[in-house]
Amino acid sequence: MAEFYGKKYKLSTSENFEEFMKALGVGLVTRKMGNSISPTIELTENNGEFSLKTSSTFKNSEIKFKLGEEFDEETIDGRQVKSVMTREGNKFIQVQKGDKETIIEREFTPTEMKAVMKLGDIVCTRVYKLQE
Ligand code: ACD
Repeated sequence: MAEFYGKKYKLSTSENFEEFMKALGVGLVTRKMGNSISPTIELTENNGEFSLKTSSTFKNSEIKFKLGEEFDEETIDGRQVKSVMTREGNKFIQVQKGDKETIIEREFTPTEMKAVMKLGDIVCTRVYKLQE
């Protein structure tokens, strides 16, 4: 079992999230909310079934997936997409296909999780620190 399963990581730094949300068409009020909160992320695994939970004072979300198998997802901003998650070592790579294609790479270490979210030319980097 990977040592980062079941650990909680809390948002510490965020770059370009405003631009990323704008490019997705997220409205002003939700963008302000998105910029002001520090969500917590937790990845768990059970017999090849993964769950990625994102919790915040604004919204909570959970996606459940198996590696390499497409699943339907409603994103936090309400888009309906087809997602596939693959894994390279401790990096989980999610491709979301819908009106817009986004790629979210989440790399876990024992002390932090770095999420790099890409939409066209826009790259947003969010670093989460292990919650003690
Ligand atoms: C995170 C949040 C990852 C969000 C990634 C894509 C969602 C796209 C746009 C966000 C829209 C609104 C932002 C509002 C809240 C963000 C956090 C909500 C937590 C459930 O990985 O940090």
